[in-house]
Amino acid sequence: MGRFQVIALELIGTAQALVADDKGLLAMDESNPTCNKRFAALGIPQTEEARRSYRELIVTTPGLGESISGVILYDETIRQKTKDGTPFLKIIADAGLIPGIKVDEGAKDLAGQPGEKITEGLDGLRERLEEYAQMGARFAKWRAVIAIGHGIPSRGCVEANAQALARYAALCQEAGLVPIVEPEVLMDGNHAIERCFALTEEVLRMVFEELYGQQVMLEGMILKPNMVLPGLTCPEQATVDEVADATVKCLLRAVPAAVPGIAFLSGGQSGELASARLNAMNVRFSKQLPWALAFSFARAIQQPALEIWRGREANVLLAQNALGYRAKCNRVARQGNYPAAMEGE
Ligand code: 5MM
Repeated sequence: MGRFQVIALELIGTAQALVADDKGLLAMDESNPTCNKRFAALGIPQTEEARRSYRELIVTTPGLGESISGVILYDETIRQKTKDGTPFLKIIADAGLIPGIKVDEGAKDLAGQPGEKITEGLDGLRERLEEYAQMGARFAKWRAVIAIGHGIPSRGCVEANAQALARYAALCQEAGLVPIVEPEVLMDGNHAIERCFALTEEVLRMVFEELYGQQVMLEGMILKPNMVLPGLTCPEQATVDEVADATVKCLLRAVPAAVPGIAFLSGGQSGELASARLNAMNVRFSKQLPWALAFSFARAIQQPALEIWRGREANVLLAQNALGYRAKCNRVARQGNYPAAMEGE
């Protein structure tokens, strides 16, 4: 078997493992500015040591591997160690978790298009991917951000972000890393759910056109999209079942069957709502879908734990319980048993 065939088989195996056994991903790849923002809101010091302690709390959560297949790390985190000097990567491997790494360099203002963003990070990406692969990462993540507003997004914004996602994904596969392709249509705004549906479909169609153009192997990637939701300030909010129906209908139109898994971002939804919506999709549609419907949540898994921890050593165990609980809720949601299976816990 040639080198490229071996890499292809490894990519397919990793992509399938990331969505196997009803598990999902835990995104703990907040960049330092984002992590500091979350800490500041709770009065936690915004230091490298506080970020390290918090990430140690996460990766040492007992039983995390029962619900989580892989963790998405950030450049600072992948190099860190526990207080007793054990590399996080070893803790992660011992817990049976697959390590991944966020490789985009953030969403920056798009030239000449107020309110729109383009994700940067392609320069030097080949070399960075090689380093991460050597460290043990098996997948990567890149997030594109699309805002809905008056006159936006422009076609240019969607095209530029879709093309960057595809170029990133091709480089990942060349390096033997499974690309998590994350085009996020934001929840902010007062738009109706129909607008989010139409735009999410347009964005996904464009992303898959670009992925095809860059010869990305769909069997060796994971899509990380938003759910189809009304804007946060839309007067007409949708029921859990309406969100499930709209999201699955949209994905069926735009996501090829060759993709092994779709792992949603939570985007600012509460943990309960994100689990309930994921549950409804799996209850109503899982038997008819070509791909697994999984999760890749950050806030919807981490937020209760962060609020309990607040930077205090004495709160670590309780915070880990909260983190493990929300992770389990989402595994149960993949099985279509949420919240019934969680009662009494
Ligand atoms: C949308 O954000 C991703 C998923 O998190 P949520 O489930 O909370 O929506 C998340 O992985 C995000 O990409 C990282 O936190 C990195 O964010 P920044 O803004 O720091 O690049």
